[in-house]
Amino acid sequence: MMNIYNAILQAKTENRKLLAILLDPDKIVWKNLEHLISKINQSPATHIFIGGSHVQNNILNDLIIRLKQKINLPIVLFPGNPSQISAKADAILFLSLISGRNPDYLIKHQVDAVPILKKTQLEIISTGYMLIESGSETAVARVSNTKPLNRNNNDYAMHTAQAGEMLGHKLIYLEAGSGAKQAVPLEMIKKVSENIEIPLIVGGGIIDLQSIQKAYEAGADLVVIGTAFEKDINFF
Ligand code: 1GP
Repeated sequence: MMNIYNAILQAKTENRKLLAILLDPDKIVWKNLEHLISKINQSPATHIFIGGSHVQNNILNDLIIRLKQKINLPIVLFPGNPSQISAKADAILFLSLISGRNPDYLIKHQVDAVPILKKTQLEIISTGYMLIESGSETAVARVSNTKPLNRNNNDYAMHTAQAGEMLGHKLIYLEAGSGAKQAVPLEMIKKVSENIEIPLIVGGGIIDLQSIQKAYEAGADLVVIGTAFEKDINFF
């Protein structure tokens, strides 16, 4: 398999838009897994992201092993903390919550993750993760004990993303939060994407195909769909 980050860069160069289905191992109904896998294979997904709030390692490994038997898409960890690392995946979004001011989520968890990561062959993709206000408090804000960025301050979001890029992050992820009432504003996606060179991921609260399209048109390179597919397996 080609290096996953290089493939994302190449897609951006060719203006080929990418789509990740986010699976939360805690919410998987195991007896329906074969059906879920067949729906993923029929969908336009280009990546599988795996993450959740309280994932246990053994469940994570089992899920990835099962998925890999039938799905030929890159499996990328999207972890909430260092316990959510599985060597069975292909890559990990190595997140730093650059919208927040909590050092634990800027650097502590990353340091704690290193001894685990060093024992794996995971491709590590440094990602500047930005939580954006979305109508009500999200799990990310609660768990990380950080405030999201003002959804109307596009300049501040742009500067945050640019700082992330200058610090060497390889991706920026604009996150409204899983199940968010309001997705990241299109104007913010536009402002950020036009002012960074690295690929832009957008997710949280995107619940229909039209909104995916609009996020792409605003400049998202990769859109993440979690809740909508979880609720309706026929979403795509
Ligand atoms: C959450 O961005 C992802 O981290 C996806 O959000 O569950 O709202 O699709 P949804």
